[in-house]
Amino acid sequence: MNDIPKNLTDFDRPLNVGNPRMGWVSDVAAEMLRRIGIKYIALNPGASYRGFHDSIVNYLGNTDPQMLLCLHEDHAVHIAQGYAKATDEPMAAVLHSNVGLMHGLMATFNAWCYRAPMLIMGATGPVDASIRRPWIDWIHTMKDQGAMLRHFTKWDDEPRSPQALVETMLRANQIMRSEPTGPVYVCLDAGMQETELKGPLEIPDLARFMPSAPPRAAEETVRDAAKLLVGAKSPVFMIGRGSRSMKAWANRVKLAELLGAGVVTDLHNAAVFPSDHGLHIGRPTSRLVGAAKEAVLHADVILSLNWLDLGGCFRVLKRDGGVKGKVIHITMEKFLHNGFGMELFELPPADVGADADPDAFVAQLLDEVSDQLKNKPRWDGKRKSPEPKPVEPVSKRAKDGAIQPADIVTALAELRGDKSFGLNRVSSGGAGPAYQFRDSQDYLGHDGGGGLASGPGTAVGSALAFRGTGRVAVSVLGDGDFMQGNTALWTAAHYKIPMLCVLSNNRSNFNDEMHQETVAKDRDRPVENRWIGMRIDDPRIDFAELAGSLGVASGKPVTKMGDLLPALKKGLEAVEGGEPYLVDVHVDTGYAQAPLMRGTE
Ligand SMILES: Cc1ncc(C[n+]2csc(CCOP(=O)(O)OP(=O)(O)O)c2C)c(N)n1
Ligand SMILES: [Mg+2]
Repeated sequence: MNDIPKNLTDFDRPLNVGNPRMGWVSDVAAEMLRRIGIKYIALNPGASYRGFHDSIVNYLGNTDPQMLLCLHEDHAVHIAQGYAKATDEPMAAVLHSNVGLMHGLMATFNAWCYRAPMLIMGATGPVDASIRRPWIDWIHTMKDQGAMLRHFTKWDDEPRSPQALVETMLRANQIMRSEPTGPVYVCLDAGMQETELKGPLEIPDLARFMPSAPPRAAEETVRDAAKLLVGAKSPVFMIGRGSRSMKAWANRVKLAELLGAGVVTDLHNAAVFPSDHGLHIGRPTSRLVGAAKEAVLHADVILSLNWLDLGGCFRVLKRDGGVKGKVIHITMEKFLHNGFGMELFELPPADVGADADPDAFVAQLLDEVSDQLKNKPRWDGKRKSPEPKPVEPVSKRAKDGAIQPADIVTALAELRGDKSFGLNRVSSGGAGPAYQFRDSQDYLGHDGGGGLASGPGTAVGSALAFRGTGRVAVSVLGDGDFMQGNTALWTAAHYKIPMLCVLSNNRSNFNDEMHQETVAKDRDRPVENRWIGMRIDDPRIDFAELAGSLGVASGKPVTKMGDLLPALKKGLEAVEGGEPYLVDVHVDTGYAQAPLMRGTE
């Protein structure tokens, strides 16, 4: 695993490398991409950006950034999202004029909801009508391409001159990397791209255009929050979206230990706290249940660090008596809210609130709380929630038993041992009872916007980030999600990006079967029809053939418990040898949590 190089410089090398002269306007865009530190650019080609494409290949020599060819624009953006999920770093994706942009739109929405930093480059046919080719340049020109994704990006621009392009790229870099991070879009006029550079061009020092440090809270707010927490008997931290920084991870642990606070985390977001720590309550799940729910209900002070949909979560808890504690809510989300989508979620109440970066706030609180407690940790080392029941290892289960979705992650936990895994996401079976999040890249959260097709693309993107690091990239994907994005595997095969894709294959869009069941029950109609228009079973898809045709090896479907570990082990060996690999696991239709009813209180 360690011999696999981190970069992709062996792939798709241009002959007679480069032309060092910056001679066309698209060269300026390419030059700026390199200067702002973009390492990879995922794309599906299109003539609207043929000038820019040439600049990456023949001006930059296809290095820094290196191209990743994708078979669908949806994958290009999802690969960038996967890369950001693993690293917090932006890569770029290119979307061909209007049609490519439309294909990449849902992935952009996922990235937006996930708050993934990324630079989406795009193009439009010549804005100068006099140079448009008949037909094609007309259908592929739009006056305002940015309008299509303006509600799902932090910012977009379509510069009109090479000098303006320099500024656009500097601003794009600053905006996408500033907290709260998110996608930005830069559209390049095809006519301008192919114009020869004339006259002087000034590229200023990047160091003078950097994103600012993550915003901190006012001192009084930190003092007020610390006072509440120090005075609390049963404080609970609800930790939502946080960075991949291990310093921030250690700070969260230290603060919880200082205060003896219980901690709950969720599966929508990446790992932010060790799941096997004595202060972590219950398992990370998509919704508060069991001991985690009880802890939040009985907390006298709640510290929400960017918890996703805190308001909605509190509303659901009303049916159990409601949250009684004081609430400290730290998030910068409101800087991204607009009037278009409702991904702003229910407005949560807060007794102390700050528009601050949650990780910066934890660092501030640490100093203040240490002072107030004279640096004496309150935690007595006892577990906050009951000792979890021992998990029966997959290796000890009945060999011909059926496999539940959660068993896949349990088997992965058994295989992992001391190795590092980077679990891009889990399927509807959740994270199971045994897989522990031991560092910030152990688990990377979900898709953000609930848009299917994201699994394969984000799997490739996170695996790209882990390539050559010794961490094994793993994704557990639903068969419905996989089928919408499966050709992303070709990119992993072409660039030899090692990753283990495990299908949690219930031969159905099962999530929606559950919804049909709910509606049928509600209306006193036959539940047994819930499968109609849902099952993906006749014909049954041959995933090994499918993956094989895309250059990714696989084995026979795994249908019995006794075959699960050996199949995953084989996959792991292939991945450690530098290859992508798919394991098709036929699972029962168990779900970690049933969907909530509408209007739930
Ligand atoms: C683009 C898109 N289309 C449809 C849906 C609605 N939807 C949500 S989950 C789901 C089923 C997904 O099936 P699969 O990935 O196999 O997961 P399962 O529920 O079977 O475990 C569907 C169709 C969606 N979220 N996104
Ligand atoms: Mg399914």
